[in-house]
Amino acid sequence: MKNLYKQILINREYNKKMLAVLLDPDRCQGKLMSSTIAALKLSAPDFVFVGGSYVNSPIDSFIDLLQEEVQIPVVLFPGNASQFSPKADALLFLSLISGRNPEFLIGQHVTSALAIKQSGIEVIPAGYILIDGGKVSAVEYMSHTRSIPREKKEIVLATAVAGELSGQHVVYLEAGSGAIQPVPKELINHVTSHLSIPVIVGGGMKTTQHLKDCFDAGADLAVVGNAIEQNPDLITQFVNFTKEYNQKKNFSFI
Ligand code: 1GP
Repeated sequence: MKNLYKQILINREYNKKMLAVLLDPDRCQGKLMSSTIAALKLSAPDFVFVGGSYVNSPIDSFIDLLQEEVQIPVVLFPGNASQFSPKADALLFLSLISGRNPEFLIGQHVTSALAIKQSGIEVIPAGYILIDGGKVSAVEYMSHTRSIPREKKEIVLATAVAGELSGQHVVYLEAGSGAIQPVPKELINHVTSHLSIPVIVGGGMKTTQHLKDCFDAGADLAVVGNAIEQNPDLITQFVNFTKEYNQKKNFSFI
């Protein structure tokens, strides 16, 4: 077992920011899959997340293919219990704590618990918080939950703290895949400055400026999906940006 969570904690201690590329097995196929793999071989992010709000393609074979080609740790980011695969290196065991739908707070967890336990996969409990990204997201629709309005800083913070107090190992601030606006930096900062667990941020990040805002605001790990699906070459740009960001931070300590 690679113990990815320990790695996340170590990086956090050293203020080393991380990048994950999110691949949706339904969309990442054929030509797009080949160019994504080529880009990942050239520039490796810290993690590849695999999953989506709705996935119809087999997850096992998708991860097999990925692992044959690249050495990057694969983390499951499942929209529901059917997306579990023992092939991944770790699983984000997501609880949709911004919602009030028991199915995504405990139902899907019960459905998948024994298979997960038996597989021996590393499990990272994650408090998943959906924030309005300017349009109705697939996760909002599929989960029958509502996102938290982006200006309701205190509600987002209270939700994140409730996640921490109830034992989540990370909090994931999500604007929704393809969000028009990513999670605002002021909101990220409000959460990170009150939390002592790592914070992951995703949804609607399309530029290195978005990554910078997210890292400057204290996020530990940024997740990018749609943008690299549109243009897999952006992987190199985002990986290089993250490296340079970390180098600059280190130099500023000297
Ligand atoms: C979605 O956070 C991820 O769950 C990534 O979102 O596809 O908009 O980059 P994008």
